[in-house]
Amino acid sequence: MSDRTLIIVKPDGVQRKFVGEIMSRFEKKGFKLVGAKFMQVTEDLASKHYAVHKGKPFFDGVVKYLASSPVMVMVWEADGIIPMARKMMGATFGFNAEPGTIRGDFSCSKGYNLIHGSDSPESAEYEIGLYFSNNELVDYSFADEDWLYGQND
Ligand code: IDP
Ligand code: MG
Repeated sequence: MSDRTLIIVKPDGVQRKFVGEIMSRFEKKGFKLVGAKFMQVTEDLASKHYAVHKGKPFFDGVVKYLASSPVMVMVWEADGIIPMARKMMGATFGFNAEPGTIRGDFSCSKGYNLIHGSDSPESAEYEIGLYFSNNELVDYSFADEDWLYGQND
């Protein structure tokens, strides 16, 4: 199985109608959608999600942010997807994210940055487990996988 990452269109992304735009960018890139859930995150789940940031000054704020309004939670799959998706998201703060990235194109805020993406295989495994059970993730093939994933070398 190839690599998987947890992507969330955060509350500002849903409120600002970027669910389709963000899914479309990943879909056009060739990533495979293997799970999706539109949901309201509780503060309890949000603090588990951001547990790694516990004790930092922005922890309470980011927990409230993620639980403030519904989100679109997705698992996408491709070899090497974790760093690829992070590049497509752009730097953490919209105001210094590169143009061409999701945050760089659509956000100029600091904390409100539209999207979450796992930053390592370990965090992906942890985060996917917070939102999905195994039977909610679908294994399937695309008919054009050779064109999408072939290396030609
Ligand atoms: P990432 O989302 O690019 O991985 P992290 O450093 O993991 O960035 O931070 C998690 C989230 O916490 C960010 O996406 C952002 O929403 C929020 N955040 C991080 N640092 C700050 C800050 O200094 N002020 C306000 N919010 C922050
Ligand atoms: Mg992070």
